[in-house]
Amino acid sequence: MTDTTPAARLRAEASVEKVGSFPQDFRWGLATAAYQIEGAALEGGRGPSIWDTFSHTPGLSHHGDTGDIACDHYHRWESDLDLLASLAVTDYRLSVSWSRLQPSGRGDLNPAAVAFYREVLAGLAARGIRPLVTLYHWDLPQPLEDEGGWPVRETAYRFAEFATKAVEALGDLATDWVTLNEPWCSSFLGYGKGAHAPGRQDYRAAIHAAHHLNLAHGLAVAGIRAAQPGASVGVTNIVTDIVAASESTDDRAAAVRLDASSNRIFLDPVYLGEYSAAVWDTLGERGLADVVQDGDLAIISAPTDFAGVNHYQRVIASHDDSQPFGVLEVPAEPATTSFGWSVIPASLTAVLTRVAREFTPLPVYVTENGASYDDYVDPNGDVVDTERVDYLRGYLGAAAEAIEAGVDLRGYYAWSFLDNFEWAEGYSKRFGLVWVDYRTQERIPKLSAHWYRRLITEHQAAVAHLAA
Ligand code: IFM
Repeated sequence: MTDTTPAARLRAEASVEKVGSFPQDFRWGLATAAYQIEGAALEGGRGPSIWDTFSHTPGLSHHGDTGDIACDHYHRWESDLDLLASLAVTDYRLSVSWSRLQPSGRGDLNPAAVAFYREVLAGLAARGIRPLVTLYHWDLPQPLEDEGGWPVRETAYRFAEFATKAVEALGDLATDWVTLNEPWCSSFLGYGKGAHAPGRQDYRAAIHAAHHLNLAHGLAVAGIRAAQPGASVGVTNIVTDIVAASESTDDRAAAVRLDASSNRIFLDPVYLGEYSAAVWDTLGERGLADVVQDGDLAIISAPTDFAGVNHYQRVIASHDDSQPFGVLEVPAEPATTSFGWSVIPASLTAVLTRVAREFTPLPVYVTENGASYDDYVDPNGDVVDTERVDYLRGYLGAAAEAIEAGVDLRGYYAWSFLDNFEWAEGYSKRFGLVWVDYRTQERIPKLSAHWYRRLITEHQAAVAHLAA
């Protein structure tokens, strides 16, 4: 009997022809981050990070949620990797936890943590999945925050030491490294708005942190290359599509300031070797001039091998003196995710072509893109997330358009493999292609996971057909 449930119909509709053309060796990936999935916060010698402190502080995370257990991936990694392999992905982006590997933020690595990540990486190799390893996805060891955190220059040197040691310990099992994930969130959300750990509200400190994160990236590139001469290394930035609310001079200037303080402060120094006039005008007197030292920009712009782009939103900027940097930003209409973020696939094409045109000819990876929706398990036991299927179809189509326009896009990592701890939003936002029941730790691949698997296998079948 033909299965006519909505899930079956939509599975049947997934088709690579409807999405676009991708290079033969395109990397089809899923992404996660350590604190969001691992749990086992007090096991294996792990020390507290700023996210343990933040999430355990009453009132700071939704519902008081923490990453103490999360998806319990620390104990379930083998079955999770089996599940990952069943989805046919070729690549997996994971992060290693700094506070697990080096709990004090300096000195020797924790052998139990090294053993854990070695098992995970060997497990990926055994399943034929290539890892892309992020070295900093926001879990600064708390002892380093106690010494001042990212607003303090020394933290950049501590990170470079950690990154070098991590690559020395894991480099026989991985070759592709992302130094930092979204330094904008670590600096401006963490030290400016205070919405993320460590929860400080001081924009001058945020700007200091931003520069020190850039410096940390550059110093780490040198350390990684020394530890593993064949390494492929890059940094991942969140690149937001910013549009002025009107043609007025004030709103256009606000859009320039928002671009400077969210995109350019990270893209300029890494790819252009300077902070542009827009960045100096917006942030120079507000803190950047305090911390940039001679020689920093040469360190930060050390050559990399790829550009990582995370993309989530188009935002509309208007002039408003009551807001940081005089900019009010609101999500663009029309469609929104459960986070209230815009769903405008053309914004992905826009940021990818912009990065290629204005910043770098390097190969690009979309290291994150995805959406949270109010998913639920239906009476058949299925999670029919048609909105996420539409989202992925739209954004992958937009990625294909960027390729057609000449962007050297080599891969796409959907955020996220599993529903997980969404930082200050706790478990209230579900980004996974796989549903996680946090009570039982059951995993249910959502319709989007079936759709993505079908897209990948159709692509691979087409490549095999061409080769035959
Ligand atoms: O969950 C986060 C991830 O850790 C970093 N990029 C954005 C995602 C969704 O908010």
